[in-house]
Amino acid sequence: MTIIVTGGAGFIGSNFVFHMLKAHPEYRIVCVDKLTYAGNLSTLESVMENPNFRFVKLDICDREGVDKLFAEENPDIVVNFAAESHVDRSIENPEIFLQTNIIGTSVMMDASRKYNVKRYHQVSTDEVYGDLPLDRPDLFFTEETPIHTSSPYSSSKAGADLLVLAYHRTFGLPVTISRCSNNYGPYHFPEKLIPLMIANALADKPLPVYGKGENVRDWLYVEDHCKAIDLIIHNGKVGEVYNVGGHNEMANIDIVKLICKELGKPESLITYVTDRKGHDMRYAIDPTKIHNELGWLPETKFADGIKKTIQWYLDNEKWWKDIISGEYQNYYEKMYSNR
Ligand code: NAD
Ligand code: TDX
Repeated sequence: MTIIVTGGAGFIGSNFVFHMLKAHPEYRIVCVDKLTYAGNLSTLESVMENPNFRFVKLDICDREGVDKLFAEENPDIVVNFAAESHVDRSIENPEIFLQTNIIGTSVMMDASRKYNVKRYHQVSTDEVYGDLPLDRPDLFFTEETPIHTSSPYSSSKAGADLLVLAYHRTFGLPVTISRCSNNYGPYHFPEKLIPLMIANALADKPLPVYGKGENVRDWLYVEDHCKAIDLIIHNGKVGEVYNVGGHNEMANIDIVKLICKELGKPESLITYVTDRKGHDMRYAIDPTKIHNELGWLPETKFADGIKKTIQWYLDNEKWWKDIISGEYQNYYEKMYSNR
């Protein structure tokens, strides 16, 4: 069994590579990654020498390169994680999001058709459903919730999802899609809420909370997401969408206060800054379908997962300090200096 995993040098993709090599030691895992600012080869250091692992530096929009790789590897399964993933960056500059997230998806699917892959899996997001109001805690996103996006990022992911479903209906490509809630855990890029707050708190820097910090996200430990995708690619029904989430809704401000408490830092570091444009209020996944059909349940409770995550950032300072001392510093200055 050969699986092409795109975006495997990023946060969730790398955790998925580790999970698959451990859970299925007989599989060959071929990681394709362009190594954008968000991709980090040092993340994959521990598996580089594994004979069942191959890393290929490649842009998923590079049609010729992708075709050549499929001819070499003849993959059974393709799992597409590769994407521009940060909402704030999509507000600054939407174009690369359309390029990678939509065009890149079509390139990967064209190759999957040509080389008859048995399964093409698209890693999508709960953000395609838009948001829910804070005063209706009874509402959740199901797979039937209409697509209703807010940001260029979520619109590009929704565009890709529609294309994936169209390739299934029109060409019979055997696809599945997963739409997961917010992930957290090791190797999360420090531009995202949880790792950014950990890094800033450790440096006694201001903790920039957008708006009033009331926005709610539904947090899932990254390993639980990887296990859900493993189940879907093996047992999920072709042509279906599966929502993935652990019923763990928290307001941003409560997450930031918890990080302060865990690190022994004062809440006076919290600074309220100008809100994100079009900021989604609440995400909340109903995971009934994946539970009933595939028996998936989250295994890591948030209280344990956040402790493990904070400990990982304490133990792996070099990984994230190398990032925040490099090019990323310019991004941080631009996004936060006059906010
Ligand atoms: P990430 O930004 O950490 O990683 C993305 C990876 O894709 C990087 O390694 C990057 O180098 C690579 N990449 C980007 N453009 C590429 C291209 N053109 N060709 C090849 N590789 C390219 O993102 P993440 O948080 O790990 O998210 C992975 C996927 O999961 C994305 O599709 C995202 O939409 C989805 N998702 C993320 C979350 C979350 O909470 N982070 C939740 C649900 C779904
Ligand atoms: O500095 C910050 N201050 C702040 O208040 C940052 C970076 C974020 N926030 C808020 C915005 C959101 O309400 O925290 C919340 C989480 O923000 P992000 O970490 O940027 O994640 P989000 O916008 O929810 O999107 C994430 O989940 C869905 C991923 O980045 C997406 O790739 C995924 O699809």
